Amino acid sequence: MANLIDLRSDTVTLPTQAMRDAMYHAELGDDVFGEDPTVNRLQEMAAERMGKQAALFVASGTMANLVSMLTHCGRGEGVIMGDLAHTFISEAGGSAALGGLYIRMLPNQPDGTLVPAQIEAAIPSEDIHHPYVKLLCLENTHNYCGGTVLRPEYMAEAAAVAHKHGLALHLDGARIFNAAAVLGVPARELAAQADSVMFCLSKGLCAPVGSVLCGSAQFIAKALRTRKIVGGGMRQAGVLAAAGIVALEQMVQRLQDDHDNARLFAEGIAEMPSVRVDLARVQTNIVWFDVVPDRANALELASTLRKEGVLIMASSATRMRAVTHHGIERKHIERTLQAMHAALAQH
Ligand code: TLP
Repeated sequence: MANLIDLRSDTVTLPTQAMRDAMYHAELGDDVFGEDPTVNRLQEMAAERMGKQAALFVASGTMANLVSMLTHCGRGEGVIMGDLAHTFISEAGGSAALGGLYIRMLPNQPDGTLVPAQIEAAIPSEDIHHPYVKLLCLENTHNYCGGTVLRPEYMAEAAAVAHKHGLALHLDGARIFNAAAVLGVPARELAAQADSVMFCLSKGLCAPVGSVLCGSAQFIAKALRTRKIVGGGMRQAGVLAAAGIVALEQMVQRLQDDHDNARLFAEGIAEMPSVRVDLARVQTNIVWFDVVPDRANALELASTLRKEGVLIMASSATRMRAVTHHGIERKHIERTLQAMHAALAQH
């Protein structure tokens, strides 16, 4: 449908014309031999943006997190993460299936953080009964907590606890550039304390495929082998990396527009009696909200809206998510709000 307003995710963004042109003209080689100049260039750019020594281009955000965990930890070793972490909930249990990793889950706070004292208490003492725990994972922005932003001071505090006990810190920075835009700091400041950080090119940055894992030269050399194990060694991957380069060069600076549109949407739905939304948690391009059960049903609302050409995700009978991105403008938000008003009036 040509006039579709698709707010299900920022993953639905399509490559821009500049990306398509760059992909067409990309200089290529065999990346498993380390000989694709376009992949190499993207990796250098990514490492520089994250303030790390090296970087590795991978197929997806899920692969970036998996390769990182499998590189930091051996079988039976442990990872501390939040109960609402994307890695915990939505990455098909890969850390257990492929790595035999033990997950020590802690409650995510509404702002996406883990309480430092709880992190410390979850790190086992040296005892024959206890698993070895090697890694702490954080997520910025935090998807299931509402696209919330972790601040550099929090990152430093959490990293200090991890490092004090010999754990590494991995950051799922799928949307780290959104966090950086809100805080007005370079992304590398948010990644400074992390031993590894990944970010996605294929969400708000509009590239068709790919994520990048960054860390020390030693870590990335090891991760290269892990990527091969999970079947992620790609050949002329420069056709994809070319779009990633354009994403970093051209798409980062426009993310605040998505945040403004998300805020406009959230403020609009906050006025609707059938909807509950926590405006304090609408900080970036993600708006999670609830419909009041005796007034409306989220699944029915999603299907009514679909008939009007508006796609919003319903994750249960009460919970919904709308995500703004390139191609969604103020006028689309206004049309979405009108469609929601009309749909809720019918219920
Ligand atoms: N998130 C997707 C879906 O999987 C839910 C979305 O629409 O938000 N980390 C974070 C924080 C993510 O939000 C996602 C994807 C990933 C990792 C995984 O990235 P991909 O989809 O590239 O494997």
